[in-house]
Amino acid sequence: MPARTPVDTEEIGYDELALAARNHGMPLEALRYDITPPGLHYTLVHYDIPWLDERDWRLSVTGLVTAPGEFSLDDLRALPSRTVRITMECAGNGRARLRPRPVSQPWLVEAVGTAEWTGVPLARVLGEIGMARGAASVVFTGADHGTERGVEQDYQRGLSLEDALNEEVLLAYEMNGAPLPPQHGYPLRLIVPGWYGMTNVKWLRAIELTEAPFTGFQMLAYCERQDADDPGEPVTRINVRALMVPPGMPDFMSRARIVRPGPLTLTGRAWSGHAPVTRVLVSTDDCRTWQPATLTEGGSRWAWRGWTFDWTATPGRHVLAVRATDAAGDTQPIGQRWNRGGFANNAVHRVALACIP
Ligand SMILES: Nc1nc2c(c(=O)[nH]1)N[C@H]1C(S)=C(S)[C@@H](COP(=O)(O)O)O[C@H]1N2
Ligand SMILES: [Mo]
Repeated sequence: MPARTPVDTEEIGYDELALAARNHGMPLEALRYDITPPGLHYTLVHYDIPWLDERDWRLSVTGLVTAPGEFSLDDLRALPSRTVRITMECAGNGRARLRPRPVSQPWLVEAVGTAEWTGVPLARVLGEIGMARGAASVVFTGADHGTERGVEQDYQRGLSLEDALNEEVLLAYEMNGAPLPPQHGYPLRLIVPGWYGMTNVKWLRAIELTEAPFTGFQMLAYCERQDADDPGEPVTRINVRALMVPPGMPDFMSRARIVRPGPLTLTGRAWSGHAPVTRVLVSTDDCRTWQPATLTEGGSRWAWRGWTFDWTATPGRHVLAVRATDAAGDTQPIGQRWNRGGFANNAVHRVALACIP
């Protein structure tokens, strides 16, 4: 199920503009906040935000369970809750600069945000319902509906039962201490710490336990493929990445950066869904040489860590870059790793600037 790949000279079209105008990123200056303030967290919605009211909304749990059940939001709120701070990132982050560019939501690098999600652990709800023998997989269905490359569908994703039973996998009804905003999944969404955004099904209305792994559209779509016939590898956990708060001031139209000569502190964030971030390096000469940044704590295994780096800007043009490594030994590539969907691209973040007295 390949995304369309345009010829190299094809500019971004109105189809991509329509997506970009609906699905906003996090302005990079908001990397300054530990927890992304309301409205600044990125959002991605494949179809329409469904019109839901918690008074008549129910979550159904069916399939290989002892007895199928239904939960109201009050039923879920009555169960013990847990809060997890996580950094979420869209698997398509960084897609827009790939060559050739996969035609889809044209993210530059800003499809990320950190929030505290509160809800009931999925394991607890499945414990209430009781799992039947043979259950090995879980299918999550959202209340949103649309077509994608000619296939009409509810938004659905699957997880292995093993991954789903992790105690930090939540059915979340609060974001940063308030009910979920409509665009982030009101009244209930799935939260799977460390996994790319598509796993975190919003507007959750049904959970089904099955024996066989789910192979629906969104499972096939989110695979890294080199060509249309390549079955590809499924996209799962978030690759290590660091971003920089763009220093100085921007030019309105080009967003090019301008700084004054003299000392300044570069800052940003780094995260990985595979293993904790262990090192962040900064380059002030366009990736020729690298020096270590100072890391700060992130407040949760699943949330980004801060980094700082002192630099003295000298007149002229500079390209700054930042590159993170995690405890699994993964490091960001300097160049782009291309695949048809433009997924899981974690090339180093470069920021070009002019230093003008
Ligand atoms: N039901 C449903 N869940 C969904 C989506 C969707 O379109 N429908 N988009 C997914 C994708 S691709 C991402 S990146 C995240 C975005 O979550 P956010 O908008 O809260 O940041 O939600 C995921 N969950
Ligand atoms: Mo996404």
